[in-house]
Amino acid sequence: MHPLRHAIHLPLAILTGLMITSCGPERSGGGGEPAGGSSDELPNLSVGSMSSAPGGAESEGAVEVLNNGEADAGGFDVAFWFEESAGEVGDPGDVTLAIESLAAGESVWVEATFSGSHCLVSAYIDSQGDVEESDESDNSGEVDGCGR
Ligand SMILES: [Ca+2]
Repeated sequence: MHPLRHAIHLPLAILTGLMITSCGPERSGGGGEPAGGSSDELPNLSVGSMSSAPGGAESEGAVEVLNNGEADAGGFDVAFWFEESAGEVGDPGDVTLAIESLAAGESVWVEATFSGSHCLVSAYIDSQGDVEESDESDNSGEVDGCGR
């Protein structure tokens, strides 16, 4: 009496299978990839907005992390520096926070707190270079919460 139920179950099963497959290493090349140039299908983490909230005893900094690339990003670190510009890949920063993942087209705010009164906050996304991106040059930024 409900032929639609059977019709719905099958596409769901196919989708689930594809999602599981896409999480694995992409070495086999055994199909299952959507049509399109796979070499361009990388995530791109980048800095959206930033904010700085200087305080007396401690200060806060925040960065909006965007994934405007073509693929989901796995785990990566976001490093913060207070009162200095962002360092290089591999620098731990004053505060480092780990992000589990960020899907393509998604964004997330990451907030850090550091002792002392600081106006300038800088951030480096994927500070350990864990994610292969289509653009590695747009991962850092800074903001001066005192408007200097
Ligand atoms: Ca990037």
